[in-house]
Amino acid sequence: MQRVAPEPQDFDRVLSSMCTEPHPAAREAAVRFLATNPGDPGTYQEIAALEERAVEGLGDIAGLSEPEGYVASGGTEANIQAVRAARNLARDAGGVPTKTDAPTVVAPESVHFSFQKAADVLDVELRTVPVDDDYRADLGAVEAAVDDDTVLVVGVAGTTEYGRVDPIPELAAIAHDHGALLHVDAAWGGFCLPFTDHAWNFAHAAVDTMTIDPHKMGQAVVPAGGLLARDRSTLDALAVDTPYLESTSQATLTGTRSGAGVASAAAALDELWPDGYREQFETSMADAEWLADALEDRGFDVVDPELPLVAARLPDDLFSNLRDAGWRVSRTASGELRVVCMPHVTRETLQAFVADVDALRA
Ligand code: 0PR
Repeated sequence: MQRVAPEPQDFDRVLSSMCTEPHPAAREAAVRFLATNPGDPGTYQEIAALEERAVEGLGDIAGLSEPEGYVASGGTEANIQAVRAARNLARDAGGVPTKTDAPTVVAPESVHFSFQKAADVLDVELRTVPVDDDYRADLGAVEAAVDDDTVLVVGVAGTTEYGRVDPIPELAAIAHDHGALLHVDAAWGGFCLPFTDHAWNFAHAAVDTMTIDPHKMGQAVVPAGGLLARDRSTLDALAVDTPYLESTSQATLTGTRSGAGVASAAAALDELWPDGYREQFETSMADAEWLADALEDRGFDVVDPELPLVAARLPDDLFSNLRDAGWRVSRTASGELRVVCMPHVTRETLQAFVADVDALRA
């Protein structure tokens, strides 16, 4: 029987996603390495070498000259692994008594829900604390929540809902004062922030680990997340022995994993860092500001965009009408429309969207 192959997502009207059309070089690399497994580097040596290149590239972006890390399945895995490393390092510190038998992770409430999964899987307590009026981690609240049981403090550099950047150097100071590690979740923001004045990376602050995902703003194919660590000991805290492989240990959470994602991350970084990413950031940021102005001109409350992500309060029926008209838009937990200006979202797309906002207003 002849079947029609289903069409994948057409990106034309997708305003809600943190993923995007991959760069052509990333797509091509993914296809070439589709059948490789970087989880077995002794066998698949070419992809293992590409993974080292990808990690070097991520290190360049994140201000880390000798980066440790790997290409994960996504931000969720990288975040889980950061929590796991912090927990294991505290547990195995060798001191008697160990730091804690009831480890906690302290994070602003803007943190991605992957940390809830981490807490559940790893049996640590996730303490989320309020953000300030501009949706950034409130330092006083973080300080109050951190104690001797805290193994990790999390700061977000580019929050999922509002694209905000937490005060990373101050969070690092609080974490280290209490013997905890500092993790930065730059899953989405990491490929934009080098072109801003924010202090967000390893060169700006005593960051211990970072999530930075090629499959979001990095324009690689899914799955390609990134976990970076300043010290080798962090990766060692994740490693298990692998007796029947040529390599002797494995620090990843998954076993067999996608060579396509790894190769595409290396290819995208080769192709786009830094000029391509800079141009994309400048274009997307200008588009976000254009959209914010257009919505404000129409009388809607807009959260001023700091990275290419616009949140604005639209009436519920208008939101539904826009969805019915085929726009893939989403809302924040408190109900604002959320538009992520990814590379596939062009000025023309946004103009068509605003024209529909005008047409579909009650
Ligand atoms: N950290 C941050 C800051 C994130 O924004 C995300 C994903 C993750 C980690 C997890 O990454 P992975 O999905 O690669 O594991 N952010 C959004 C998500 O939860 C992206 C999003 C949100 C897309 C809302 C669409 C949407 O409507 O998937």
